[in-house]
Amino acid sequence: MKKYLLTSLALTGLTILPALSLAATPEPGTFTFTPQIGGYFFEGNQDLDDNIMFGLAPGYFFTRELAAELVIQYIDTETDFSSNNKDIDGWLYHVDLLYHFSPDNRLVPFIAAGVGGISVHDTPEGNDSSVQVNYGAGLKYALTENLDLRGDIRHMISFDDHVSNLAALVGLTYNFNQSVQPAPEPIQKLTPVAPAPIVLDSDGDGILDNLDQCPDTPTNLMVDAQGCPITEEISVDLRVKFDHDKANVKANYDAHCRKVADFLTTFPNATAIIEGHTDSTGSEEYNQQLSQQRAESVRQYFIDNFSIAPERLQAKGFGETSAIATNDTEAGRQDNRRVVATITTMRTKTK
Ligand SMILES: [Ca+2]
Ligand SMILES: [Ca+2]
Repeated sequence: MKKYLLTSLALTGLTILPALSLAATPEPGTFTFTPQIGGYFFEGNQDLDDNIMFGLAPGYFFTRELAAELVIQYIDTETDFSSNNKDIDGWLYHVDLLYHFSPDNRLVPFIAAGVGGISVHDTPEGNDSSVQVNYGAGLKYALTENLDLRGDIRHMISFDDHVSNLAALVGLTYNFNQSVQPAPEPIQKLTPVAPAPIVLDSDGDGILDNLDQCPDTPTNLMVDAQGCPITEEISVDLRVKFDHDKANVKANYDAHCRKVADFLTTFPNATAIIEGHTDSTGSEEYNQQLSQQRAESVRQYFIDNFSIAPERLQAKGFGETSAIATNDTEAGRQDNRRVVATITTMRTKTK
């Protein structure tokens, strides 16, 4: 019936709407499903009424332009004899290729072609099947992101019967798996930050290299805030007294002298000025000589008995000029008859 054609074309005309931002074709790899309704129009010599047609068409998009559909359609028709009309069922099944133009537009025209068959049952001649090819064109209009309104017009050619029919359909195509991806967040370019330099404590003294003014400090030494060894002054006193007018070191000073010698041995950089003194008995000249002899005697004592290097010891006589006690008593004079030395060195403090 011509009214179906008109209805179909009218519905097809709905697709001629302004193209907006939505796209009517999905991304490649998308499956589609299209229910259709329309009209099927037979050639006059087939003695069949034009009638309504229903169809289902699952499809698949290979690219944004190229898609394939498997179409199954049903025609509910009847003979067009003036009397004794008879209901006739027709089935069409075909595989079509569709090519879409301007796929990014909301309104997309396409062309289609396919091959399949038509099977008409219960005709006056019995059942009739035929290979059928079709070609045509259509329009798609994106209603939503996933749903398109669609119109098709196809010329259907049945080879076995040498007849050509016309189909006009409208449908709704649902695009599966098509989702609008949100625009990716712009990647904020971060200003590269140089990694903080790793500061080492190369000598392990607890002071980082950037603060350590004394590299390679032995690990057993105490260090200051600058990473340098802490030194301290250390000294030992030599006190030897002499009998009147004598310059020999008496035996009872051996232990004391040994203690001083141990200091000199422990600190080989230590040196000493050994000072000799006398009381005021006798002339100054004599006492000067005697004081020098006492200093030399003590110096030699260390050289002979403790193997102290001679160059580390210097003997110097001061005569009677540096009394530390009164010369008016025997006790005072005894105190003044002396050799003294204060031996000082610097020692590095250990942990
Ligand atoms: Ca250090
Ligand atoms: Ca250091």
